[in-house]
Amino acid sequence: MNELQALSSPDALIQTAQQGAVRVLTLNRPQALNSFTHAMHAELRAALDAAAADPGVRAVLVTGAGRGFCAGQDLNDPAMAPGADGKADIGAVIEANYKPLAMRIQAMPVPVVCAVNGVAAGAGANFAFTCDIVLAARSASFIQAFSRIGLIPDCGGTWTLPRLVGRSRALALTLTGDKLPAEAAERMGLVWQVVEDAELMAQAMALAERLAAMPTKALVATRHALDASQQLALEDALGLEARLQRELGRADDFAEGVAAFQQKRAPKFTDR
Ligand code: T3D
Repeated sequence: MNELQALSSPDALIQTAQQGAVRVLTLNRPQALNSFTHAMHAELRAALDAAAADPGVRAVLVTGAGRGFCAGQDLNDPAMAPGADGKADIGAVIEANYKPLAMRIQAMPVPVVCAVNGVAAGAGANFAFTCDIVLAARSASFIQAFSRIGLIPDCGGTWTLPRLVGRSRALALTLTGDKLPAEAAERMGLVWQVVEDAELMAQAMALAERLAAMPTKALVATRHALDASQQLALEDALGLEARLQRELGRADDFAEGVAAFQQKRAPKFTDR
């Protein structure tokens, strides 16, 4: 049984820890429901880059400290302060922080599991939905809070939401800004599974460990093919499948998977 080993100082805004091949990233501003500041974004980018570059990491697990997962942008952050014209440049905040975050998650070379431990609002909700598999505590909830303050969904919400739940539900969620309980989010397909609060981290870790033992390249190529297929005609999607399958067929993991099947033993995947 692998132990959880801390890699960061206790006051880091992103707590990093390692358990076996799983890198755990915990948003750590519980006093403000882990809402995003400019500094927290910088730490999160660095933590994701470090996980991506470390060959010992085969899955990432993201969660939040305290009673919330993430309340979106910290509305008191100095980055939100008005400029010379008296207005905040929110576009600059998106370009500097939320766009790079969503792009990083989509490009991670390992699967990303999200354990939503409490309320996920605004960009906090959409950050969760960029992850590959989302588990939610039964007490968690999701709020597309943007319309309440005169904004549109960001952190990829305009892209992920209609793909996850269809246009009508995406519009209803985002226009109303109503709070969606975890069980309703599961019924809609926004999250994979709701689990009891006390079991969330154990179940999320078990899932991350299971993914970490699987053929990483194939998992990541699957994400890429599913995302790309949304913009492709069938013929082009079939062509992409052929190209990716050709690459995977030459990789060590495929040979290992087939050998393990034939020898009736558990496979030991190593590609990343
Ligand atoms: O730059 C840009 O703006 C572009 C990016 C935009 C992306 C976005 O995410 S826009 C959406 C921003 N988020 C919100 O509008 C959500 C605001 N928060 C809430 O509506 C509520 O806090 C929740 C519904 C999420 C939770 O409600 P509740 O009653 O469980 O908790 P609370 O009492 O409201 O919050 C607890 C504390 O966290 C409180 O601090 P205090 O009074 O104990 O010192 C509250 O002020 C703080 N907090 C919660 N959300 C934020 C926050 N502080 C700063 N920014 C927040 N977003």
